[in-house]
Amino acid sequence: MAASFKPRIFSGIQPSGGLTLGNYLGALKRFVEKQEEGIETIYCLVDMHAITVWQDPEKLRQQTREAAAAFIAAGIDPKRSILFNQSQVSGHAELAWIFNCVARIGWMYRMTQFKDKTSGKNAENSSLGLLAYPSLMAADILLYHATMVPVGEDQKQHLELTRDIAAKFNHDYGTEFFPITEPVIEGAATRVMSLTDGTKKMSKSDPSDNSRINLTDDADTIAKKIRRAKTDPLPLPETVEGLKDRPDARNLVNIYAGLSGQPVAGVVAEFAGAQFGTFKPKLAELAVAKLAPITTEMNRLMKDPAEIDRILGDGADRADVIAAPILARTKEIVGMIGRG
Ligand code: AQP
Repeated sequence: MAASFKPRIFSGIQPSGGLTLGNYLGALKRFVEKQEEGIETIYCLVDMHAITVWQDPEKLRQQTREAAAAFIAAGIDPKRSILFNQSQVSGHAELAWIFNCVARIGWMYRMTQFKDKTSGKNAENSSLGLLAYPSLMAADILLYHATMVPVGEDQKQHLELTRDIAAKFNHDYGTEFFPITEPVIEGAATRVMSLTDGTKKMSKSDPSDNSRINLTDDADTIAKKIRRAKTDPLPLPETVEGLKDRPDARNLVNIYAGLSGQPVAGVVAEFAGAQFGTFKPKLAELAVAKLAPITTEMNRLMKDPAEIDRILGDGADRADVIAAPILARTKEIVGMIGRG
């Protein structure tokens, strides 16, 4: 009989820059929904992933606190969910090493995110950590025996690799110790695209600030970025099908759907035949209404960094209570002698 695991959610965000509307709709908003469903939820600011590309140390600390503030401001309750930064729980690094010895190098080279991040550059000159990133991500998830991981569409391939690593570990050691985790990719905005190029993902590390909405942007900046967002000359279509070859238009409609909680078809029906001159101000109004309270609360929380650090420390202690026995058992399965 297959082993059964307690439903448990794990997910993370890299504090590699300020969080974007993409992180909010693809991840954060859904993290809050999962917390409200009453499932055990563990959320992590993955600072060890962030340093796979160079981070200024002072900025990394600031971005980690800012990301924690964004989680809380968006509705994560640090008493109900566990919220912490990855490097405080050493089991992530330890399990990642064991998984580095289970996973195959070829699996890593096939990851599109690795290819994207090294494209046009000398891949041989990127950090070893960037190549091994999915193995650390598998450790993040499996250290807690998480059964579900809410993510945006871009993380689907990494999640498949987590499943492959769990399956290979279980097979190699003749066990069913690790669960085969399910990705949870839901909602209208699982892939928010750049405002300046609807074929590219909105990303916190994009050199162009106009390509994204940051959770720290004020109302005027949000409205300006939406006004300048790339579109085409046609009015909005009558059907969802009509958005098919219009990436920029589709992106704005998806963002509207994600923010309003309506299905894409509902948004298309509401704005059928409208010009962008009509649609964009409505979108800007909605974005400001949804994001301004989060930004205000983030700014308030950021005034007390010591309190944020306390919350992260408390989260790390609680995460460690779950992680420690799972790591100890993994080492035992592998044949390592523990302290007894
Ligand atoms: N554009 C997006 N649309 C929907 N979901 C997104 N996510 C990120 N961008 C979008 C989701 O946010 C979670 C955290 O992602 P991450 O910060 O760990 O890494 P990422 O996917 O690489 O995000 P960025 O913004 O593109 O970061 P950089 O620029 O540092 O690489 C994930 O669930 C992701 O799916």
